[in-house]
Amino acid sequence: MEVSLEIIGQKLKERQNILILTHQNPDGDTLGSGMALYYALKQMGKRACVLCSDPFPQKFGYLFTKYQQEEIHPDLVVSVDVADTKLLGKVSGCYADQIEICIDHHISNRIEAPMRYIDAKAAATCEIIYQLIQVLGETITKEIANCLYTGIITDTGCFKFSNTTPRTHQITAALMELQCDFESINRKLFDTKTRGQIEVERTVLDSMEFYQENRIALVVVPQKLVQETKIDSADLDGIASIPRQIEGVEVGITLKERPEGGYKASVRTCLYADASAICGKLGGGGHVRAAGCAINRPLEEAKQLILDAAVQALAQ
Ligand SMILES: [Mn+2]
Repeated sequence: MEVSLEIIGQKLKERQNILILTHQNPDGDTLGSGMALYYALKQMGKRACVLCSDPFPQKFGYLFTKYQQEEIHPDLVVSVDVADTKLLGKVSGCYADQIEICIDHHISNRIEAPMRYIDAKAAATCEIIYQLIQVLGETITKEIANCLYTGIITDTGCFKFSNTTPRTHQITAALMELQCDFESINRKLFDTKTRGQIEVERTVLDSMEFYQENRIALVVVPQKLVQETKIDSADLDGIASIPRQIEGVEVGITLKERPEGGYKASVRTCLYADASAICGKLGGGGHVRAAGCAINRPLEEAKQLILDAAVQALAQ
């Protein structure tokens, strides 16, 4: 059921051991949301834990400087930035049936929880968490500000994507007032690449394919390349934005081979095609400009399936 942030705040105050679930292949928004909520709950004297099925990526290490991993027996389970229980992955997935509070900004959210707060106008779940912490009456410390800034800056692509609103900037301004480390975070997340990232980009660029009179660009990231370069899976996210940098390309598709087989498709669109509709056809979802889906097929079939969906979206 859809509820207000006041009701969610009340529930958080009532319970003592709170488990926060983030999505697999964690990004800045799910981790920023989870950690910001964690720090606020610790201030309230709660026991809390942030769970992710994948290891926390190194580049987001600064979010966890004051995190203390503790075993808890949760009496409340909250999911943040998770659009579907399928996206929880193996570890967090064990708690899928126990989610009482679901906080998210994906319009495609499919989680059935007794308390849902879905704001598709929020550029990042971190925008919602910012409001929630205010409802809780908790201080937004520098640590919390850094977490919230991280989610906002990654989900808006440095305020470049169409999801950016005046509210996004108002919240960010407030975080800057609170001395968030915006300069070093920006440098770490956007102006620094590992050697492995550059190696992957070099190979991937060589294999780029074009379709539909160059309106669709597609790249494939084989698992072998990921292993050879020892690249962190979070560092692969940047690859998805490369195809749509090309003039005239409306749909950029990245097919990442998964260790367990099959492919993870990341779709980015420029001006008019709906990325979430493309991925929705294959059981995935996301946002208008950025979406994803899993395709459990060999490469040529996976390619054909996602290309067919993209061609349909271009025709609309
Ligand atoms: Mn998000």
